[in-house]
Amino acid sequence: MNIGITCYPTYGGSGVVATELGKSLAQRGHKVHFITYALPMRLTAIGRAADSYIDNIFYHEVEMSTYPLFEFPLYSMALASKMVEVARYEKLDLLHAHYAIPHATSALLAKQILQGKLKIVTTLHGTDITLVGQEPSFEPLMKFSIESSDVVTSVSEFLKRETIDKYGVEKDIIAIPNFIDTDVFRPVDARNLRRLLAPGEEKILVHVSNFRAVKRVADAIRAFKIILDTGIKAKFILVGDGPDRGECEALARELGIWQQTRFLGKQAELSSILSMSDVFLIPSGNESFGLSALEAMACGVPVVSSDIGGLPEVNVDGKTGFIVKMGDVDALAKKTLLLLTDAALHERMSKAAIAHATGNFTKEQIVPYYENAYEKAMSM
Ligand code: GMT
Repeated sequence: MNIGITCYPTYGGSGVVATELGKSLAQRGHKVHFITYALPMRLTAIGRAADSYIDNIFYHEVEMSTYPLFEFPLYSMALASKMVEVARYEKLDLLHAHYAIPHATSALLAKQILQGKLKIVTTLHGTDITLVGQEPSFEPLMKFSIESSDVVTSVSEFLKRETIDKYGVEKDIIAIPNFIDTDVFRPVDARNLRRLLAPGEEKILVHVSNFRAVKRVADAIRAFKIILDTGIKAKFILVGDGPDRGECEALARELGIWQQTRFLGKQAELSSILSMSDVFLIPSGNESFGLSALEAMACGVPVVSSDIGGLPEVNVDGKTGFIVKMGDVDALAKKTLLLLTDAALHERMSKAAIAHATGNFTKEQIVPYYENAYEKAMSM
C-alpha cells in the first residue's frame, strides 16, 4: 500500500510509535510517506540509512509561513494542504493520523477536498483525549474527528474504554498495543557504562520521560530518598527533558541526594542505559500505555509502575515488576527495595519482563494488526 503517516515528530511516545510503524511497514514492502513538520526523531536517531527499506520511506515537510496579519501559525491548515498535495501526487491509498486532534481533523479536511478519495485511519494515543479534559470546547471536534475516520485504533483497552465511556464516542475502536523493535530493545552488554555511572557497584534505578507534570517524576525522586535512607547504595538515572526537569533537579538537591542522582537529558541510544539498570520507575498520574516501560522490560528491567491507565496492560503485577497505587511514594519505595535486595526475585522478574515483552509486543506481532486496520479501511 501507499501510506501517508502524520505524527508529532518529537521525543514522545506517539511520534516513536508512528515512526517505528512507518519503518516496519516499509520493511514489509509498503511505501511510506511521513507528512510532518520536522524529520521524525527516530528516523534519524535509529533509522539506518544504509538499510534497503529506507528506499520506501519518503519525508514531506509541512511548511508554515508566517503572515503578519495572522497572529498564529496555521499548522492544521498547512498540514491539510500538504496532505492533499502528497495524496494527489503520490497517489496515497490512505492517511494514518496519530492523534484525533489535530491530525485526524486535518486529514478529514484533506479527504473532503479530494472528494472522499482517501481513507483515514486514526490512532488515539491518549494525549489527544486528555486534552479534551483540559479544553472541553474541543469535545465536538474530537468526537467528529474520531467518528468520521474510516478506522480508529487506540493504544490500549483502557484508552478505548475511556474514549467510548467518558466521551460517548460512537465508533468501533480497535485496541492495538504499542510495540518494540527487539533488534534495538534487548539486553546488551553495558558493563562499561555501569562502571562509569555506578563506580561503587551501586544499584541503579532508571526513569525515562518527557518530564511533564503527568509523569510525576517527583514521586520517583522522593521514593529514591526513602530507598537511600535504608542504607542501600544506589544511583538514580533520569533520562529525558521537559518542563518539570528543573523542579526535579531542585528537589534532588533539597533532599540531599544530588550526588546519587544523574540527569542525562535526551538520549537517542537507550538500550545500554536500560540494560545496565536494575529497576525502571514509572509513577505516572496518567498513561494510556507506557511505551518506555515496555522498552525497559524488553531490555530485562523489572518495572515498578503506578496503577493508572494502560500500565497494568503492560506491567504484570508480581510477575514483570510491581504495581502500586498512583501517588503512594512509600509503596513505590517498598516494592523497589524488594527488587534491589532479593537477587532471586530480581532475576525471575527480569526474565519474565523479557518474556512478556518479546512474547506479546514485538513489531512482528503487532504491525500486522495495523495492516488489517488499513485493509478494513480500504474495503469501506
Ligand atoms: O507520554 C507522553 O508524554 C507522550 C505521549 C504522546 O502523546 O506522544 O505518549 C502517549 O502515547 C504513547 C504511545 O502510544 C503512550 O505509550 C503513552 O502512554 C501516552 N502518554 C500518555 O497517555 C500520558
